[in-house]
Amino acid sequence: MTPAIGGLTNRHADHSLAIWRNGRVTTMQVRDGWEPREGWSIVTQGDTIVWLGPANQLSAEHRRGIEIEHDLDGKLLTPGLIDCHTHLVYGGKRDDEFEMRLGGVSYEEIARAGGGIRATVAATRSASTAELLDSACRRAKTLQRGGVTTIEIKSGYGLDFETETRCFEVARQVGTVCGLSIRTTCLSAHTVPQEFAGNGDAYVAAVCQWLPRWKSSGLMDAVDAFCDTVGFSLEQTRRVFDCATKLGLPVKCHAEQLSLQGGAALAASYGALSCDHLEYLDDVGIAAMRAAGTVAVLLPGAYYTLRQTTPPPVAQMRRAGIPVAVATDHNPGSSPLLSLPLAGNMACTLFGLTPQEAIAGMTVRAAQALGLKDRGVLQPGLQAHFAVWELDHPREIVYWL
Ligand code: DI6
Ligand code: FE
Repeated sequence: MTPAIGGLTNRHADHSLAIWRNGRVTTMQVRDGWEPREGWSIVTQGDTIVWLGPANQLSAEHRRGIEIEHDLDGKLLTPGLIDCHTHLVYGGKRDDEFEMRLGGVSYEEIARAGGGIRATVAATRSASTAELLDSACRRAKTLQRGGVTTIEIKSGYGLDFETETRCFEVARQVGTVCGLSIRTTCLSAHTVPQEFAGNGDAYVAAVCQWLPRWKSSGLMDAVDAFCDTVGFSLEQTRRVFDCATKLGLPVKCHAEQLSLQGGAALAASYGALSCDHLEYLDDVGIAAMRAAGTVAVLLPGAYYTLRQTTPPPVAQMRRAGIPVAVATDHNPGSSPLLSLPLAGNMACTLFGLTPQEAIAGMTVRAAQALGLKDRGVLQPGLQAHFAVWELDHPREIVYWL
């Protein structure tokens, strides 16, 4: 059984017309429902969808111009999946901590003892750029085999200007090498590095000096902060968001993951694209996110790995009409997960999403969490990013383990 053929980003470099025939298509547009449409075709030009619909409605003009043909042979075609929260670029791994946690040591205890994020920072700083690129590409290709065509990659394991810059550059290169679309987010406010130990404020001031340089070199698309007791205070997070906002960059926030800090309400007050994790989100945070149109990104891989027991308040989010996305949070500590469909499965089983909500969370809602209006559903004028599946129904994307 090979459920996924994988994510396909149409990259016919020129502007020739290509047709994808004989598919069973789920567009993820609300008006189309999600039952696959039998015998549909999609016409693309370069990297853009120009037409989709039942094959017999294809216009003579389009039919004449087609130069490249792909036979989908009845396979299911959906929008390419979007992993809207990953930490894909880093050195080393932390299987030793996995074993320690199973022996009863907590994630926070490991972090306070200098392990955790700081262990990965040390491994990342000492890795060569070629090593970082090679390991990140191997991980990206694994995600791609699970239908992913767009990946958000956060910095946050360099924590000095030079290494964070290298990580951004590697993240961009992953896109070129693997044929993926990459969005980068600055998470320099991930933890306070060793050289600033005990002086988080000075570190935040340094980060605020780095941001304009990455902004002007076009290396980052958004700014994130880890607002938690093992990360940054509300006040420090606010300073990072002030800098980002002055530069015209959208913000995101790792909020209410391990405890309630008020990061979600703070981020929403900056019009955040997304707040992520949210296990301890309260009504104040929900109201603020609703008012700002902020997406809730659920990360069940971290919840599962850390064996948390308080799930995010999905029913309240649903009632408030907050858009919900699902991502892997791939990272070597709290979520060594390389399958977005499995994250979707966990979001259903552990958090109570419906399969349709989970798949919307990995397509249209994930695009929203990245501020991207050109993907996430199949529609003329949008990006030709597809996932092709040997499955009968899209719900199987989150059914197969
Ligand atoms: N929350 C997480 O779950 C990851 N980062 C964060 O802010 C964990 C990162 C790590 O443990 O390396
Ligand atoms: Fe994360």
